[in-house]
Order: sequence, then C-alpha cells, then structure tokens
Amino acid sequence: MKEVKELLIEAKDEISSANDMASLNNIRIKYLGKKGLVTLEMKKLKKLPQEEKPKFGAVINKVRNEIEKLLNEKMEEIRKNEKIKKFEKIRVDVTLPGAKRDKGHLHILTKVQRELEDIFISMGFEVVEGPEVEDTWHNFDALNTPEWHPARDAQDSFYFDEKTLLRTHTSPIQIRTMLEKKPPLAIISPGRVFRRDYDSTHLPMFTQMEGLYVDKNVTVRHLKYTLEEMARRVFGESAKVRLKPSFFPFTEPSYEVDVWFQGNWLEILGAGMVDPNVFRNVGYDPETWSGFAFGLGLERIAMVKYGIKDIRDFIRNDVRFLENY
Ligand code: FA5
Repeated sequence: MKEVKELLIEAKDEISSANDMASLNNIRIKYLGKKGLVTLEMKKLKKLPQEEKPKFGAVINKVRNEIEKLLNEKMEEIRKNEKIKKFEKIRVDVTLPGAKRDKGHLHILTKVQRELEDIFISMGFEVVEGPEVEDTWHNFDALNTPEWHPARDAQDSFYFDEKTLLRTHTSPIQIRTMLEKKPPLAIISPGRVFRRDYDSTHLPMFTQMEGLYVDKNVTVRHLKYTLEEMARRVFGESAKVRLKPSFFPFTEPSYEVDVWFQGNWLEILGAGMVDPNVFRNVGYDPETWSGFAFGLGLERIAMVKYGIKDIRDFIRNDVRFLENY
C-alpha cells in the first residue's frame, strides 16, 4: 500500500517537470503501460488474500486514475503552450508602420483644363468633345481654309491618307457643333491636337480648348469681356487682356490674344468673329447670326500661370516636375 502511494508521488513529480509530449508519453508507459509500475501492482492484486483485495484494489485504482488525470491535464497544458508558441512565431505587429506608397494626384494639365471648364461652365458654356482623327473637310474646308493654305501642308500635319489626318486644332468642333445644333449656342471643347512642331514652346501633341458662341448681335466686346473674365479668374484680378490683329481663315476680324501677367505680355490664344463663310458652310444665315470663337493652348496657360519654361516638361513625366504642381 505504501509503495503504491509512493508511486503516485513519484509520478506527480515526473509529470510536473515534464515539458513535452514525448516525455509525457514515456511517463505514461512507465506507470500505466502493459509492464508499467502501476500495472504490475494490479497484477499483484490476484495473489493477495481475498479480504485484502477490495481495499488494495481501491487504492490502486485511485492511484491509476489520479496519474491518468495528471497526465491528461499536463498534456492539455503542453498543447496549449505549443499553440501559443506557434502563434508567437507568426504574430504580426499591427502597430509597425506599413510600406509607404506615394499617393498620386492629377496632372497639372488636367487641373488647368478642369479649372477652365469650371470658369466657362459658370458663364453658360457647355462642354462638348470630338474625334482626334478628322477629315480634311471638318478640319480645313468647312473652316474656310483653302487648299493652298500652309496649315494643310503635309509638312505641318499628320496625315493617314489624303483626306484623313490627326486634327491640327479643335476648331473642327465648331463645324460639328453647328451642324448638329440650332443657334443660339455656347460651347467649349477641350482636347488633344497634333502638329509637326517640336521645341521648347511647341509640342507635336498638345491640348487646345475651343470656344464658340453664336447668337444675334454678338460683337468683339462680348469676345473681349469673356476672355478678360477668364483671365481674371485664372491669373487674378490684375490680369489684363490685349487683342492684336491677326489672321485665321475662319474668323474675321481675327486676333492673337495676350495676357498681362507678372510684368509680361504673353500670347495664349487665337480668336475672332466667326467668318460669314463658315456660317454658310453649316447652313446658318450670316445675316441673322453672329458669333465669336477662340482656341487657347492649355499648356501655354499652365506655363504662364506656373512659370514653366519648357513645354516638353509636360510630357517628360519626370516625377520631380509632376510633384511640383
Ligand atoms: C489655332 O489653332 C486656331 N484654331 C485658334 C482659333 C480658334 C482662332 C477659333 C480663331 C477662332 P493657333 O495655331 O494660333 O490657332 O493655336 C492656338 C494656340 O495653341 C496658340 O496660341 C498656342 O497657345 C497653342 N499652340 C499652337 N501650337 C502649339 C504647339 N505646337 N504646342 C503647344 N501649343 C501650341
């Protein structure tokens, strides 16, 4: 009896100092296995006199159950610890700073385009768009630009075939709009245009915004006021606008328009009163209708406003440039 109770104390000791499954298993075999110490005690039971059997049996059973219980508890504990260790290994510290990603922003040209759209929309203009691949009729003929005009030269434009080209300006939108709508109308049309140009103030692909206003009794004063209002909103209250006489086949009279900004006159657009021939080409009666049109270069406006010296910076995609604006 004493021996059996000592077995329990020994087993308890061993179990509490075990700290992995393998040693627990060995302990189980040592005490409860087929040839285990407790099992051997049980076998002794048979040899005992009848009257001692129940008492001894009860003690052995108790010891066996106790060891079993201790083993199971320890097993549970080890399992738990192993789980914690595993999680510890793959643990993610959510308070660590993450991989930093730079946030993009709109390109300076898109910003200038949207700013101008907002200004003209607030004055009652509607935004329309048109195709970048144009035919010579919309791009030139309908705009009163005859065959001999230098703008039609293959040296100046990108042709697909004799009658198809990349539009050289947004003015064909005037034609497309007037063929579709009845006057009065007021539209602006931003978009890419293409020419065989390339230097610090000229790109082969650049952005224009066309403006067209057709109504009764439209005069140069309406044109000048509209452009002055635009200039004040883009460049500030002190901005001034100057019209210089110029020539475009589709306007009469025609102007080149400069703005006064930070001490300089800078040319930003071409404009004029819609030529009666253009009205005739789209079926408007020039005796009834009058209008003004303008075509401004968005890159040039951005250059003036932000002091950008080389127009090619817009398309170089150098982040150091892009991040500035
Ligand atoms: C025209 O394109 C006319 N269609 C403008 C117009 C519209 C006149 C309606 C009258 C009525 P021009 O070729 O001058 O005109 O170009 C207009 C503006 O586009 C210029 O003032 C300039 O700001 C810009 N521009 C012209 N060529 C380039 C280029 N290669 N790169 C960047 N900007 C350019």
